[in-house]
Amino acid sequence: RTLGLLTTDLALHAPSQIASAVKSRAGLASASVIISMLGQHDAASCSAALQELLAQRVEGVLINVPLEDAQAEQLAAQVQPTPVLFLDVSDKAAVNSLVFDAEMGARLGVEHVLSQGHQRIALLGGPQSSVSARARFSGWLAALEQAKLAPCASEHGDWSAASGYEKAHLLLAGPRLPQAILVANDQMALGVMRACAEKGIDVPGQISVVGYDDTADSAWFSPPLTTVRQAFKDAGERSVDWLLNSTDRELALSQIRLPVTLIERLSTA
Ligand code: IPT
Repeated sequence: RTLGLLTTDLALHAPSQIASAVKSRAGLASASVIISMLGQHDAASCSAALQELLAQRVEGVLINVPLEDAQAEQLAAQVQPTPVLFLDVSDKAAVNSLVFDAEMGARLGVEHVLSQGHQRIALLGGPQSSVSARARFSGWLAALEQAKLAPCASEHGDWSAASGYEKAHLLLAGPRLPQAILVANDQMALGVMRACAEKGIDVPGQISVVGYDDTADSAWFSPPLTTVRQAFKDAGERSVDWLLNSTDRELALSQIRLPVTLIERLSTA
């Protein structure tokens, strides 16, 4: 049996951990996985990559590429009748999906820093082209608004540690330092902590930093990162099970929303 995985850049930690989980789980079921990695996320590139996967007669496809609703719906139509599951879409898209609850993750981060008494909170979002990055950012704003707060500053990076470093310098340039920075992923949080270290700003003494993902390395940052955990291994395993197990798929539309958890380490106080 053969499955296809269409994925965004595997140099990023989250998609590579999902791919790894998919591969292992499929292996246990004696299924192989053909991985196709996209450099660009435009409709034409996605559609062409998908066509190539289908030509290799995969019996199911996972798509871990950030997609707008209409784009996802179009691709789903293209793959029919092969089963397909999307991992990075909004729950408004009328496609089968398995996604982490971004609103919950954003709220957990905000509540955590508020509970530590912080009020001057800066936001470092992911790229605006990513539906999940937008959901995390709007979740932060909504949770802050509930506490009658607005961010003291905000920036958007591209998920990389380098962009986290660069944008942190902007967030730290004002006359008053933020008391906490919420970051949309752990790789950017790594860059933020590096920028703080260079400026002699103590984490968490002067600024608390919260990441998002809990990739395998995040417990080894210095200080170990407080972050919102997305259980990538579970997600990868459940996706493969969904594709391989036909009875799971008898429902017309399957939208699975996975909860996330806050992992409290030493980058917040
Ligand atoms: C999302 C990660 O949180 C982020 O760090 C980045 O790697 C991004 O993927 C790449 O697209 S997780 C995704 C399943 C929403």
